[in-house]
Amino acid sequence: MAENGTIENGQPEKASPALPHPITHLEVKYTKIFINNEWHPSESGRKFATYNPATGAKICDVEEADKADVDKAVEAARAAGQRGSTWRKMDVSSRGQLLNKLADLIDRDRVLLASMETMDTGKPFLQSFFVDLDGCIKTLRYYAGWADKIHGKTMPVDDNFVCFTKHEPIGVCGAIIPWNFPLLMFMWKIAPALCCGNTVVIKPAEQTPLTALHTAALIKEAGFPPGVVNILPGFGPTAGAAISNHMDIDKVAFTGSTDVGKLIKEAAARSNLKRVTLELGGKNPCIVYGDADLQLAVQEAQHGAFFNQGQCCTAASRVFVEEQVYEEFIKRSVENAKKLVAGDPLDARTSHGPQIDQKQFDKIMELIESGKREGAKLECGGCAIGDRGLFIQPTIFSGVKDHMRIAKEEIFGPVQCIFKFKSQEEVVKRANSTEYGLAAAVFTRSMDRALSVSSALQSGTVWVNCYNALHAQAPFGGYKMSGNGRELGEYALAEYSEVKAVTIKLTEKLY
Ligand code: NAD
Ligand code: NW8
Repeated sequence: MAENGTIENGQPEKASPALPHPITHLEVKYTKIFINNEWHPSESGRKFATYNPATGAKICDVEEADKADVDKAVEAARAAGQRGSTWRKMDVSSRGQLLNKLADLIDRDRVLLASMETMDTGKPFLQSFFVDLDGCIKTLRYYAGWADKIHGKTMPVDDNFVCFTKHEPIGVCGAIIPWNFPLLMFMWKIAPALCCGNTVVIKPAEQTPLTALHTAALIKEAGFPPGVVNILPGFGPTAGAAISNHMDIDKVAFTGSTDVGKLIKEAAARSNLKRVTLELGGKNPCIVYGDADLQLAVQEAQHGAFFNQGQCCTAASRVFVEEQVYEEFIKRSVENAKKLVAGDPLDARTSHGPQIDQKQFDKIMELIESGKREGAKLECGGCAIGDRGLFIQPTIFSGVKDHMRIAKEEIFGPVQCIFKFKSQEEVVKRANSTEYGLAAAVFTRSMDRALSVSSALQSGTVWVNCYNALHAQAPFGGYKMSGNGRELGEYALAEYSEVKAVTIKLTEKLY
């Protein structure tokens, strides 16, 4: 995060005149369903409200998509991606140019989009601006570069044959995304899909539909042909289920809870066996050895636990600390946690915002209570803040035991659980004893130890001496029940293409 020289825990590192200012009185222009580059009211006539979680105030109403709207969008996406369509006839380099153009427009509207993201999610503005929007632009530009490099291969068979592969688009790609990184998750889905030549039907989370709809206007302005991207704000069991059950959607990509991930895969199997990629939760271990740079470990583990109010699938929710530095680690973590500033997410001094909604707030508070009841030691926090909005104090539990609920369940809130460990074998075994396997981190000065532990950990990502170090170039995804498939990097291209093998028999005998 310090890469831009801007923020660490959401705080300016030093006073900088270059800090952007949010738009505080934002007028929301786009609230309808986006199909065929046009704005549609819902077929049912229904709308739903979206709220600012920092104040509880309603922001606006948005058209509520349901099955009938999804059917319309799929028809548009199917037509847009047909052979002979503008999108399919387009020079593949132009697809890359369109993605770059979209990145330019997002950069142009960066302050507006970051302000809107903050209003709809409650995340501090500087985080929206420097982390989320930065990730969005990088993801788009990275896949823009791939658009004309989706190469097939030629396979040596024998002299009587020529055998080669083509990487073709899958077709209509459905996407269902969560509320924790609304715009970033939107880009993680559309960028690889579009660079491979697919068309998209995407449903933002019901809590956070606004930035996707503003981006719809930018997609149109960039010059994407109608029907290539269709955006359906709506609820999971209605619009979401219509996507996962659809007979004419070829693939679905989902990010969200494990329970809904299972429903998506089941719906895909029962309908048309559409391809499925899932990015689900985590109970990510962060292992701190006695030989680590302790200040670095404290800072990164803390950022891992509290970044985005703990609402990250990558949240560092199980911190294992070696016994000789255990007490010191806790002391410094508590000091640091007390420095986080909760407040108005639009204020540059704020580093800690509210949770997304009442349901999440209640779930987190209930888990915090279970931690107290089950005998973990509450080092700081543990309560709600104020009586307005959905703020929860950054909370640290020490002495957490593996059997406690807070040690096993995904909390998705600002709760850091600290465990003590003694030996190398013990900690790796405990770190791996979870159904999840999304991310893990190791803090040590020993390269040998870092490499052996990263080999032993069962997770899609291992960070060494850093946390949440995501890059558009690096694949991201889960082992075990954290998901199927990979997003980002070259690996994600495989999730958005079908491979066709063409085998040609040669009849001319030249020998
Ligand atoms: P969720 O899984 O219900 O929501 C994610 C998306 O799935 C939303 O767009 C939602 O509308 C959609 N959805 C819900 N039910 C659906 C259905 N039956 N068919 C199709 N789509 C459906 O998550 P949530 O209820 O917002 O949060 C619950 C928990 O999920 C959190 O506490 C957290 O543990 C986890 N979560 C994980 C992530 C992540 O990044 N992996 C993000 C959000 C939530
Ligand atoms: C895509 C994403 C990023 C990026 C940078 C810094 C902190 C946290 C996250 C993050 C391209 C380039 C950079 C983060 C984002 C999403 C999740 C968890 C952490 N992403 N970042 Cl789910």
